[in-house]
Amino acid sequence: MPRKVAFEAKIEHLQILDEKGKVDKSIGVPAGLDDDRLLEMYRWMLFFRRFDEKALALQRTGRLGTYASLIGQEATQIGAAYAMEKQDWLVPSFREQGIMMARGVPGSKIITYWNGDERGCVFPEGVNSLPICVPVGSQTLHAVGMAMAFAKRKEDRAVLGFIGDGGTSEGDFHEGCNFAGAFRAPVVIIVQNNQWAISVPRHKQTASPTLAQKSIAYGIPGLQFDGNDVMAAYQATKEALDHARSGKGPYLLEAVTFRMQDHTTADDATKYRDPAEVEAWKPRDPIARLDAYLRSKKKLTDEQIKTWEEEIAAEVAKEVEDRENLPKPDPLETFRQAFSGEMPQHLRKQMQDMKENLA
Ligand SMILES: Cc1ncc(C[n+]2csc(CCOP(=O)(O)OP(=O)(O)O)c2C)c(N)n1
Ligand SMILES: [Mg+2]
Repeated sequence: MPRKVAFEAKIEHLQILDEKGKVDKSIGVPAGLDDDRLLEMYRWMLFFRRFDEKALALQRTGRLGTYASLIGQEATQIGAAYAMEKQDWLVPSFREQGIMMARGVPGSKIITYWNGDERGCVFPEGVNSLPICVPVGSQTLHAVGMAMAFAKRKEDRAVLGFIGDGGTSEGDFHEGCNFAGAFRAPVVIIVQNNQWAISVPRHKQTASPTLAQKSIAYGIPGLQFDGNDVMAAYQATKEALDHARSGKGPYLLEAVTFRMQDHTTADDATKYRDPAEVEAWKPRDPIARLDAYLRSKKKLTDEQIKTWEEEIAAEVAKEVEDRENLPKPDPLETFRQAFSGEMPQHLRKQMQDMKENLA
């Protein structure tokens, strides 16, 4: 029976820097990423990785509550950080400490947060980032709601929100995308598809061949990119944010990447994940890839890296020190953080009980 086509769509994939560190000549290095910027981005990625390694070590020695490592996912975070404008807002989930720090959140705040201390959610004035947010999928609602408010106030800003592959199965994600499309909110959502949601693999999460195509149902442009390619991450996010800021509405991006570590320090991935999969992703490492590119252009030397390693070790140590030098938190702060207005009756009672206990 002949039928007319009601709708047709396709999803593109963007890769610029391949696994060997070679630039796709038909695309070229994105305008806005000269060698000096790429060197800066390299240094940041190295910083993220060393920061994470330190945090994992702190956790193992009882100096940190828990931690969600970003190792393997550095490229999307720094590419997206460089694509943002100062006035834009960041809505992170719980694995975006890299982009948060690149946007001005002190590393000491990240460590403070993961120690269960609310003071890790209070950032210096002018740092446009929400705090770490764990409820899976909720970040979409926050990002879209903020973007709708900015649009209503006619502020020249876009919002960049992050969720994971697992997050796309949550109702919050779909409600957020629907509102974003219907109200043309100036928002970009990056789905960090790191192939796993704790022990649930990507193929069990959804029957959709890509996560970027979720955009189609909501009338939003969508693009998939190589999340371990810093140039693709920058280019895709820049185009999407420019689109959002120019009044054209939202964008959904899927970063194809891999979680190299356990889900968090409370997890043991060897229980459910074939180590061969981890091995297969090692040659796609985002830092090694930019390393190969910069060395081929004679812009990066062992000496430079050695200097950076020394500087970064000192910088990371300083963040830990800043955290550990904080005065002990007041346990009653737990109650004071949640409500801006009047505290509900049952919490007032609990607070009173705690006061008596402390006394
Ligand atoms: C609403 C909700 N359900 C369950 C959890 C427990 N949980 C924390 S992270 C996570 C998996 C998230 O996977 P994904 O969205 O792929 O992000 P990733 O951890 O891989 O970065 C789950 C189920 C939660 N934090 N929030
Ligand atoms: Mg995931």
